[in-house]
Amino acid sequence: MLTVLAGGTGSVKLIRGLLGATHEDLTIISNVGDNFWLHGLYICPDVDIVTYALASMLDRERGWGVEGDKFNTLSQIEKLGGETWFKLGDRDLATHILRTQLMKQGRKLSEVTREICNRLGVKQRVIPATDDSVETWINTPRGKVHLQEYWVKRKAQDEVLGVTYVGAESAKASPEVTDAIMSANAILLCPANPVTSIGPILAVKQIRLAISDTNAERIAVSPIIGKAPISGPAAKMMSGLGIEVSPIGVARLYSGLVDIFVADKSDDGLGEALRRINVKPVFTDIMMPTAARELELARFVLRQLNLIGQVGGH
Ligand code: FO1
Repeated sequence: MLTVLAGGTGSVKLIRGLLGATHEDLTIISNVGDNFWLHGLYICPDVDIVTYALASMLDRERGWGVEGDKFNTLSQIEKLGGETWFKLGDRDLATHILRTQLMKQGRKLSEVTREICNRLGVKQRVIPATDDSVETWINTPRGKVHLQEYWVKRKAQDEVLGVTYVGAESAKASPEVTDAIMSANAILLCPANPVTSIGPILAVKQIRLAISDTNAERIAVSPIIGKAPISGPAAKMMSGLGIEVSPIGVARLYSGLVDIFVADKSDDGLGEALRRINVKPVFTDIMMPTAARELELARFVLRQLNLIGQVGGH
């Protein structure tokens, strides 16, 4: 079993590659820090991005939402004077409506996610890191704002003074999460924003502890090439927190949680520095602009874990 820690857009590229590269039993532990309430609905962007990708219905170009979705409801919300900065498509809205309804009936996010995955024919397990509320809030000169407000509404224009995972202190891992970590053959930390995608997952103490204790081989793929993230606001967040914006900065954040660190071949001069952080460095082309590259990087990762061949990589 391969257990994957995932954020949103960047993560699903590698997850899609894994689907094509292996029959290995995949469990995805999904970030919940970007979950928020809007229009009275509970929105879970990273959980949905992964679910839609596994159901082959993700809009690949945008990296979020449902492919071919329409935005009629959003247009009407605009007409009625509601908030439209977060683009919820008509079919996407069905997910949020059903999830909110089930949660208001007392069901846990992990149960609701399982139900939605089943309905969409997803075979892999998608488990939100926690059923408790953990929200990523960004401290800016204008005050503290939720990640979605910082990223989508204000387009990451504000300086980052700090990041808080509100609720993480007391959050418990979802029931199957620790088991998925302890019983896995391997753990993969996707190439995702280490502060806002992987960070909130690792902020749940039971999860961090399980990853540090598991006998599984642990591998991470760098979300940074040279001094720049492959996509998204990771640089602004990392530098705002005083973290070096480089594969080294990411590897340090994952210190004690990762055995193998995959960085881009253009960063192959960092081998010695990465070894000093107690990770085995490996280098390859980590950009995934096409489905073929997603598959190739997935195969590379599986080879490092000795999982290809053994489970019939095809
Ligand atoms: N990202 C945007 O930049 N703009 C949007 O309007 C937007 C809508 C949206 C709707 C549903 C969903 O599941 C994700 C959506 N995202 C949107 C992506 C999301 O804000 C972030 O990329 C993730 O939260 C970060 O992983």
